[in-house]
Amino acid sequence: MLRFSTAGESHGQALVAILEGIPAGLTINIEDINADLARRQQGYGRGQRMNIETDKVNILSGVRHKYTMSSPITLMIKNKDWENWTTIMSPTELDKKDNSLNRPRPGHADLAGLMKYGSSDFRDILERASARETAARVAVGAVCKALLKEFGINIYSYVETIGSVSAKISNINKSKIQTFAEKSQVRCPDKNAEEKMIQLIKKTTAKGDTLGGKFRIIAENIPAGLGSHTQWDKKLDGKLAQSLMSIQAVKAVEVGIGTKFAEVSGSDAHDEIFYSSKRGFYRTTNRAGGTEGGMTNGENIEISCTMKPIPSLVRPLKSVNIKTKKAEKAEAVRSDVCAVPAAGIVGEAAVAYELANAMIEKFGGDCIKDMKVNYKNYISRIQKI
Ligand code: EPS
Repeated sequence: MLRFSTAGESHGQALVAILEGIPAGLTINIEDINADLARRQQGYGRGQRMNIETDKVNILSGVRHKYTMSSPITLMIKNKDWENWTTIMSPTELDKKDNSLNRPRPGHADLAGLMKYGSSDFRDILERASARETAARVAVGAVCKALLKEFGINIYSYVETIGSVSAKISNINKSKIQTFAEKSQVRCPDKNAEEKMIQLIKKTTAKGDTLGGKFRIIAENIPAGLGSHTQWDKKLDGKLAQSLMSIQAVKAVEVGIGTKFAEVSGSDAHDEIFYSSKRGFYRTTNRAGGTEGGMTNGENIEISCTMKPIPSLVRPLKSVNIKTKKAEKAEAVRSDVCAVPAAGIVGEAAVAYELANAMIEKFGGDCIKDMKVNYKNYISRIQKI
């Protein structure tokens, strides 16, 4: 079984992730991890922090001569901004000035965290609640992607909606979506919508406001039978939803046609089953988004996530000063205007982690060579059904 934890504050020295359970003998290219870290930093609408950071991973353990040894993998990403925060974030010295934050931002973890943890400065909360932590998750996801690649699994994402602008994806050739998204400044494969999204982000920046949106993640070449129907916590769609919902600011996760299932009758909801000796069992639609009964059915995994607008506003909302209890505007903290394109990369990482975990569970997890033999045997068995 895979598991990982992250540690690190947004303006602390570094972010760290420890990933356990990756089988031995997997080739790790550090450039691939760094490429995903760079992809997460991009996207029109990102804030000034991204001009400071150039996220690069340091592999501190678990990998030797570019291959995994099955021991825990420690991934560290240094915060370049740390040098500007050594006093406010010092683990050893007290801050002589009062830099505490008193006016919690509606929509952020500030107030709830302050009440729960008994702190008098909600920097104690925001430092860990910040989406900066997702850099560590992306590094973990990149290692998981390396494992999935060994089995021909490809994961990509694109932006469907930013604020009031939605892309028209049905007009785009499916095989081009990934390439178009990678080339787009907002990771949207629809050129027309891309332009409108950029304009909307510009206008929103000028107003001191922020934007949310929707991104979709696709995973291709997935074997049928990952996850299980036998117990609530073994259902793969449930695990994917938990991982995706835990991404900062994500408020909804939809598998396949998602909320549209509410509007259609059964005959328009399900993916009819066909068979040919060449393809085996197959579908001509994928409304289910690749899972039935908590198991993969051999079709692509397709999931959309909705992200709320970032709660750090240049023109802040009404709040209350926690010291004086007087009505005041919330703190205006440096942030992004729109991070939906970046969140898509984090979504890829979440899906990669859950799929890698499900693959290890199904095909054994100590050694990549054994895993491949098991995979091959399984595929040849189900092809004979
Ligand atoms: C982020 C780094 C942060 C924010 C953003 C994401 O940097 P800073 O707080 O120094 O500007 O830009 O964090 C938030 C959205 C948040 O709510 O804290 C990053 O690396 O992604």
